Amino acid sequence: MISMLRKIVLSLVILSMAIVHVNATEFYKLKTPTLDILNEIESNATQIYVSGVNGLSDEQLFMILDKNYNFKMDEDEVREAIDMYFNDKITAKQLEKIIIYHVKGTKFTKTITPKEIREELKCEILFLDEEYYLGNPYASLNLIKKERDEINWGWYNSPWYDCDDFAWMGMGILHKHKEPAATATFYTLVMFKWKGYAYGHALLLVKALDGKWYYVDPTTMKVFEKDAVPFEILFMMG
Ligand SMILES: [Ca+2]
Ligand SMILES: [Ca+2]
Repeated sequence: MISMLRKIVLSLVILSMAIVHVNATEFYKLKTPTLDILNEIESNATQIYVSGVNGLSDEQLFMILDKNYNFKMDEDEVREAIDMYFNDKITAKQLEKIIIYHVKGTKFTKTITPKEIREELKCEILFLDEEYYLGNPYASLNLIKKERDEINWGWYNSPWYDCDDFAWMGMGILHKHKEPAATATFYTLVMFKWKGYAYGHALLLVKALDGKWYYVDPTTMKVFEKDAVPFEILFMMG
């Protein structure tokens, strides 16, 4: 218990230091983007799976079907896969795989450590756990959409109720659920340049089962690959 308390206090001290560092160097200089700017940048990046699910890896097929984010293929999800098959969205072979995952109770769980994440991302990261499950950004967005009762687009009102608040809201929804709470999903502050100005934004970054990093943006309700947008990461925590 004492060690847990010490860990929390230490984390808060490190977090305050990290935030002061970000503010001192970058954050106060950044403009707040409008929803139009965010939508313009992110809609160019939201191209994943538009050509259908043929050619997806097993992990990616699983990611788009595990809607309830429990790392298993449940009956509802198999039913959806059958519908997709009859609508020519997945192949017979893909459907067969999904049914086998369901029957065998296969769990798609892989883990990653802070050390491994540090080797991939060269930025300021505050890790609150020693190990994480690889996550599912599609399931994240699905859960946030389902439970975001407080969010109304008309309420976007910087700085009182904007991206930083929506990102906390998204993080809060994911952490109400046992499996999503354990994933490598980080509250992330980024900056980007747009038509001569530098902007700041807050959203979630997920290390996914397919090995890629994806942003989940609770402000615009979009999911897209990390490298598809010109965001430079200032700070991550989770
Ligand atoms: Ca599931
Ligand atoms: Ca705010």
